[in-house]
Amino acid sequence: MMKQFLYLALPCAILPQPLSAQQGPIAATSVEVDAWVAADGNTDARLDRTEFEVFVRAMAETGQTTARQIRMFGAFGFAFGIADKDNDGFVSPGELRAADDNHRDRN
Ligand SMILES: [Ca+2]
Ligand SMILES: [Ca+2]
Repeated sequence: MMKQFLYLALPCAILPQPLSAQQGPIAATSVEVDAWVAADGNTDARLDRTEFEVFVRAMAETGQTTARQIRMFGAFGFAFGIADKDNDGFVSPGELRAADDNHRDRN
């Protein structure tokens, strides 16, 4: 049940604001951009499993509900698997946005 909850909630956790095509690939709240930049330690514009955990922990520190729950349950690997749609071991900004779009399409 928790896994189903995370699957539905995660895209909104990472991208709670609607994205505009004019705002660039990782357009989001400034908090999220800061968290992404801080987490992307090697500045390759994508997050590996370790960087993703840093990102989720940073979002949890801002009080973001689902990020806090991921942290509480230690569900970083599961959340990463959802976000990494093509299973290449990295989460790109586009993958986060695609997950968010899919979430909206289903509802
Ligand atoms: Ca990176
Ligand atoms: Ca990927």
